Amino acid sequence: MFFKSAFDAVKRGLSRTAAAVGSGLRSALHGRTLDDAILDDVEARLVAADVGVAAAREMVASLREEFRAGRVERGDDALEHLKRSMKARLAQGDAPSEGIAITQTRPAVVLVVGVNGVGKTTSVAKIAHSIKSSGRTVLLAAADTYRAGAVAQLAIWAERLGVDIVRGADGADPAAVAFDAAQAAIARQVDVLLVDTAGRLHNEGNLMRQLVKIRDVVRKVIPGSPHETLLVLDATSGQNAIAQATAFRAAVDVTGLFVAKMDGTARGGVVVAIHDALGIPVKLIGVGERPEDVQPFDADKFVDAVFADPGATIPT
Ligand SMILES: Nc1nc2c(ncn2[C@@H]2O[C@H](COP(=O)(O)OP(=O)(O)OP(=O)(O)O)[C@@H](O)[C@H]2O)c(=O)[nH]1
Ligand SMILES: [Mg+2]
Repeated sequence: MFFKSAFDAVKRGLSRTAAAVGSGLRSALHGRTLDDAILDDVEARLVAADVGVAAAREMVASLREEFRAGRVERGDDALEHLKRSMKARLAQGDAPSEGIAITQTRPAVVLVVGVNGVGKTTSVAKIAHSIKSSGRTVLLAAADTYRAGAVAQLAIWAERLGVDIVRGADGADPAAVAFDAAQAAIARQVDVLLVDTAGRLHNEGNLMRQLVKIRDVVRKVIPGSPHETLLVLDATSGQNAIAQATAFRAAVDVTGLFVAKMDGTARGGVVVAIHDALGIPVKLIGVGERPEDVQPFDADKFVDAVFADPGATIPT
C-alpha cells in the first residue's frame, strides 16, 4: 500500500491525544524529581487516556520499581521509561505490519465490518485510495444494501477515486451483491476486492448471521478468502470497542483492526487497551475524513506521536 509522510500524519491525527496525554505527562514529569504522588498522578493520567486500568497500573508499577531501586529518579527519565514500556506493550504478539495483507494471488479480498457509523465506508475509500496509489487495481462491493443511501455513498467514493464498484439495489440481498462482486473481481482480474458491509450492532444475532453468509459466499467464489477481515472501531467509543471486537471476532474471524477517528479523540490510548484485551493486531488507523487520512499502525510511531512535544521539532 502507499502512504504519505507517515510520521507527520500520525502526529497530526494524534494531536488531541498528544495534547492531553503527552503534554499532561510532560507537565507532571519534566524537570521534576519522582516521588509517590507524582507516580500516582501519572497513573491517573494514563487511565484518563483510556489505555486501560491494567495497562496503566502495570506501566506505573514497573516505573515505581525502577524508582525504588534508584535507577530512575528524574522525571524526564521516567517519561522515557513510560514510552519504552508502552512500545514494548504494543509490540507484543504483533508481527511488524505494513498495513493489510495483500496476497500474491489475485484477487485479495478484504471484508470490512463493524457497528453503525464507526467509519467503515470511509475506511474502505481510504484503503481503495492507498491501493490505487500504489498502482494496483481495486473493485468495491457495495454490500451495505440495508441503510438507505449507503450504496450511493460508496458509489460517490468510487467515482471520486476512479475505481470500479459492484452494486445492487437498496434492499437487495447483500450476500448476492458480494457474490456478484467476487465473480466480477475474478473476471476483471483486479488485485483487491474491498467489501463494504452494513453497520450492525454486535448483539444483533440476525445481522451477525448475515455477515457470516456474506463471508461464506465470497469464500465459495474465491477459495481462501477473505484474506483480511477488518473490524473498524471508532477510537472515540472507548472501552465499548472491546465488547464490539469480541463479538465480531466470534462471528467472522477478525484478522485486523482499523481504528478510525483517531483524530477526533484525546483518548487515543484506547489502542493500548484494545491491544491488551484482544491481541488482534491494529493494522490501520484513520486520522481524518479524507481518503489520504490513513496510516499503517506502527507502535513506535504511535507512541512517539502520543508523547510528542507539540512545540518541538520532530526527530526523524
Ligand atoms: N474525523 C474523522 N472522521 C471520520 C473518520 N472515519 C470516518 N469518519 C466520519 O465518520 C462518519 C461515518 O463514517 P462512515 O464511513 O459513513 O461510517 P460507516 O461505519 O460506514 O457507517 P454505517 O454504514 O452507517 O454503519 C462520516 O462523517 C465520516 O466522515 C476518521 O478517521 N476521522
Ligand atoms: Mg457505511
